[in-house]
Amino acid sequence: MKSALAIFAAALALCHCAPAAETHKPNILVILIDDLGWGDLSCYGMKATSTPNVDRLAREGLRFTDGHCAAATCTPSRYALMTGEYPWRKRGTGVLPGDAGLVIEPERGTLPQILQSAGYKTGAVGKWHLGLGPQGGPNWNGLIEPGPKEVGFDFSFIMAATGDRVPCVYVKNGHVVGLDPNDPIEVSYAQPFPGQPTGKNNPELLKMHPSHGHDMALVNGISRIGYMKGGTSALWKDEDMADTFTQNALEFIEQNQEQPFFLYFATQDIHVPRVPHPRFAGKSGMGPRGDAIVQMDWCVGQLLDKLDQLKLSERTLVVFTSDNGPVVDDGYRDEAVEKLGSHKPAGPWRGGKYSNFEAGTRVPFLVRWPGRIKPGESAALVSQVDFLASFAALTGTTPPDARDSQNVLPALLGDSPTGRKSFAPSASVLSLRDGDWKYISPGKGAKRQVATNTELGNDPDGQLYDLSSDPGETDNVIEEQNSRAKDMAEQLSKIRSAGRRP
Ligand code: NG6
Ligand code: CA
Repeated sequence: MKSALAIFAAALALCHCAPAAETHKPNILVILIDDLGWGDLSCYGMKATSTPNVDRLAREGLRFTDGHCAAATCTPSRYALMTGEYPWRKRGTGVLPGDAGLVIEPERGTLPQILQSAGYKTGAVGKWHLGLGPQGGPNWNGLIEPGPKEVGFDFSFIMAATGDRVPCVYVKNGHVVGLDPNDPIEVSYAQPFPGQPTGKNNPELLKMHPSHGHDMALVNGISRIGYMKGGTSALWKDEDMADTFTQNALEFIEQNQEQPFFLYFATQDIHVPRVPHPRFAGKSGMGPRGDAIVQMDWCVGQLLDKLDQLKLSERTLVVFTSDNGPVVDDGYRDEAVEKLGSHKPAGPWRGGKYSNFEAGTRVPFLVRWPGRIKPGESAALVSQVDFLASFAALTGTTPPDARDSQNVLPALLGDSPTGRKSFAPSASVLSLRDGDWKYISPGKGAKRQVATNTELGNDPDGQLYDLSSDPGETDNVIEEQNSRAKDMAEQLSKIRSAGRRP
């Protein structure tokens, strides 16, 4: 016993052991939820149902209160996360149809490529929505490229766009999973295929009805956006999707446990159509939207349990966040409105998905790294656009230059209480956060999106809010504070021209 102790002490002295977390490049697990609001988690104040697994991340890590995605919808938000560039700099980064070509230019450098160069094995599992194939879309019946591989992912198991867009199939490493070559897939966003059922013509076949849009191809009793034909053996079953993605993520972690890995796990929850597995149906009391939150929380728990089992938790930096703010009715009659009760998906913030107001991009944002990050709360302003520069700093790699991404690693690790000074998110117009001030550029669009009942935050004269005294953006002080508003508008145009693309 004595000699064993002596050997241990000698070994310690020899290696000058820093904690394991310091000596290894940590694995990086980014969990990106779809359409989850700031207020949709019990660790951010939700009372209606609970999210114990995500709450564990909050308890063991840092809970950010001013963490943001870069845009108020999916494609532009994910574009920023992957490239470190504001999406408004590049045309064609709006919400993409399911047959769009890849919007990322891989030759310009991406987050997964940086991590590959640092020796990481990289994987993308879940929702993609960044386009696939050349301009005009891919050949679904052959090798689908360029895609995740060209963007820097060694492994991918994805859906092309969203749960509510065709094609309703999984794509694994560039091939549609389970495709029968005798039943090829055809996709069109222009016109229906004669003889194929649609939500519009065959409402009797629907198990969930649209509230707006979503009346085209009918797959698994749910009508979608866009038309498709064929690929019958490859069609997904929405109820199994969370299990399928989770299983692929767990396998990726197992297979890469010996080396540093970067896993981008992007759930389809809680986006529409919300069709959780029967074991989660009815669990939240809030209808399918709440049940999808419960299912999403289960997925997170599976990943955290796997890290524990493989003894990887202390060697893994986990980030949990959402791609845009919340929406209640996003196009299906799924009782989300009726069963919402007093729950506030956006928490104290105004607006939601699609909106220029804070709730468009201020989302849940948790970072856990046991042994390195001291649990607590941070009010630092940080954004997913910063992952590129911050993870480059973390792994000792050089990010591609001329990007909007800032190294906010000290904030992400809790070493500093401050992150960015300013931030320029986008929805229908550009906004600028400068400290607690929020300037929203003039916008001619509607003030409210009727179908989703979202306050879009458009005002033809522009808006200025002091979030320190008016977090709910109710008191537009643009007239009283005219010179500040002008300064901020100017600052925004400088940011625009500084990062202008060649
Ligand atoms: C909208 C869809 C909405 C959702 C959104 C994209 C209609 C009427 N609405 O156009 O349901 O799919 O696009 O969501 O079609 S996102 O999270 O991927 O950005
Ligand atoms: Ca989304």
